[in-house]
Amino acid sequence: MTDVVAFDDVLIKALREAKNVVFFTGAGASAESGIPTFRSGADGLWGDFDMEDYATSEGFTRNPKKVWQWYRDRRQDMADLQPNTAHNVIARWQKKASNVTVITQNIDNFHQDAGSDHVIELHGNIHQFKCLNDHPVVASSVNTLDEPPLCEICGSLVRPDVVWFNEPLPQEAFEHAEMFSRESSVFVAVGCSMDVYPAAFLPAFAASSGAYLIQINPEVSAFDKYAHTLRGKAGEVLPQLWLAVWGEVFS
Ligand code: BJW
Repeated sequence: MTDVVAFDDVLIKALREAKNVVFFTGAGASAESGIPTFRSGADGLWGDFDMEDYATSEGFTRNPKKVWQWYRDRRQDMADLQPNTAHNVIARWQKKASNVTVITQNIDNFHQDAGSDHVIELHGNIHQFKCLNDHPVVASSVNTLDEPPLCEICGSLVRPDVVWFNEPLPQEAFEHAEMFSRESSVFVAVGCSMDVYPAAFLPAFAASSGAYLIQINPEVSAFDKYAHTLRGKAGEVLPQLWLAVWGEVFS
């Protein structure tokens, strides 16, 4: 359980008066929904599953069925889960202040499910599909299959529309994310290890334009030395931050 967080006056003022705010989220933002993170201790996905096998195009080409089923199982697990308080606070923040952008590395769609309407997805979305030649594929026609079908246009394998290692991020999403980060006056990283690039460049873009950097994380991360750290779980810290900034209990 996260203790009651003592907020610095400067931080509260920065958030209250911010011209533009970015919430940048990672797997830790969905952890309290029950979705495993990648690198947190013994529970991280990359502790049990080799990222070379499950999150590279080479791994998929070696064993398409295994990778396809791993994503199908993760989708099925997510179907029983919901956005948590962290997603809800961020969605409400976007409605309260019109200058808020959500940039996420997560593929679970939970920001949108919580009501956020402007979400930049850097690493794709597990509910969407494409083929190896990037033709889009209608999700409802493939999402429950036991093995990857072939693309009706080019005959190549269908895969989840997520970003694996050594693949470029969606160009427009990254360009927008860079622009909003550079324009932000406060940049709040929620549940990010900051181990994965180019997403982890975003706080540096924000800092280069003078943004106030905040992170919410119960553990030490690569961002500790650059950001004002609020040590605790996102779903517990964010409602406290809401109260401190807006003077209302989040419910
Ligand atoms: C809580 C909490 C709670 C827990 N509350 N917090 C320098 C520049 C550019 C690239 C590179 C570079 N150096 C290396 C690279 C290459 C590589 C990379 O970054 N490797 C590193 C591992 C070293 N990057 C890439 O390959 C990227 N592509 C690329 O570079 O392309 C170049 C290119 C250009 C042109 C043509 C061709 C190529 C792609 C990266 C793709 C990442 N994909 C994944 C999988 C997505 C699909 C899936 O889910 O299966 O994305 S990997 C995984 O890591 C996932 C995540 O989005 C990403 C980031 O992880 P995240 O979200 O930070 O999670 P964790 O688990 O690491 O951390 C969770 C945090 O939450 C922890 O800190 C906890 O403490 C905290 N937490 N509970 C708040 N309750």
